[in-house]
Amino acid sequence: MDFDANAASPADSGLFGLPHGPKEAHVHVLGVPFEATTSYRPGTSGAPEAVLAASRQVDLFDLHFGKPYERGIWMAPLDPKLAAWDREARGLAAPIIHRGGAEGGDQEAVGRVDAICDAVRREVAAFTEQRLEEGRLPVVLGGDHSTPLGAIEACAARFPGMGILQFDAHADLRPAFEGFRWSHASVMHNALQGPADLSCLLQVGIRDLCEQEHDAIQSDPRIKAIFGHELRAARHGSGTRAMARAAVAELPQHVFVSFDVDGLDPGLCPNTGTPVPGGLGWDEVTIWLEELAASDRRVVGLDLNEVSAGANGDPDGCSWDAIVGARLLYRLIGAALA
Ligand SMILES: [Mn+2]
Repeated sequence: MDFDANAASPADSGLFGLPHGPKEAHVHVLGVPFEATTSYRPGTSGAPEAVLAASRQVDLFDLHFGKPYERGIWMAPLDPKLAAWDREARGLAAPIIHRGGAEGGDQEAVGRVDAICDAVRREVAAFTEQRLEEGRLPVVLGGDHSTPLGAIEACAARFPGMGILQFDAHADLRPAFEGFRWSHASVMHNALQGPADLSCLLQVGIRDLCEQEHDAIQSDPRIKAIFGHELRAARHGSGTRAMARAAVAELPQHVFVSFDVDGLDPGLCPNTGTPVPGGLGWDEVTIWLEELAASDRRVVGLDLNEVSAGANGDPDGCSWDAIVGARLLYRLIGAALA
């Protein structure tokens, strides 16, 4: 292939400036520009495009994971159907969310939003199933945190007893939120209560949750949460690596990594929808991914969600959020392939 990994990327090149087509790429990325139930600050539906633009600036040699690009990474063209579903569902959901949640007269709108979210779930599941069938690594680039549910279910069907490694500020364990069953705030509840055969949910960086979610963490033996204050304690005792190694050792053989960018320090994702102070630093995330890669766990699928396309006025979508998102996506793929 006539491709120089040391050179700058052409403006119209693929994800990370790579030339791969779907046949030769081991990693297949599905952009899901969808945020029907965003409850606070919108903007993540533009993330697939913004991350694609920012990804062309990522250097392909990774000090921690070597040359992930050599396996081939390809992003599917954005499906206009998903964007149309996003527009319709957001138009219906936004006024309800603005009022603070669904009321009696909202049944029809809520039903339609739920139906669209379910269609997205099935679309993402079909994409994932096909890639797993072909022996590839499926990656979902959201969109809000509801977007990977279909991928989680498809991976768990293929790898029964799979675990989820979730990086997030929020537990996402609410049984529906603001009236919407498939809310971003319910994705892990839906994953655990749905058809997926999951043995474990390891949550890292949790620092904003309701009492009901806290009760769920205490009562479901499959859930293990590492809270923000525990991360901080480990950091100050130089114990991050030890904590990560011990926590990763509890995961089953097959792991799906679900990365909500708000798990990071908000300095790394200032425009994400629901930012929370505290969180993981860049070097800290790298240690977690190194420990995951060094273990004999196999990452069977992954997602990156809630990246913002940026504040108003960011030129050509290359916001700081998208720049961090592109680098994080590459490092996640590197860890999965290592
Ligand atoms: Mn989340």
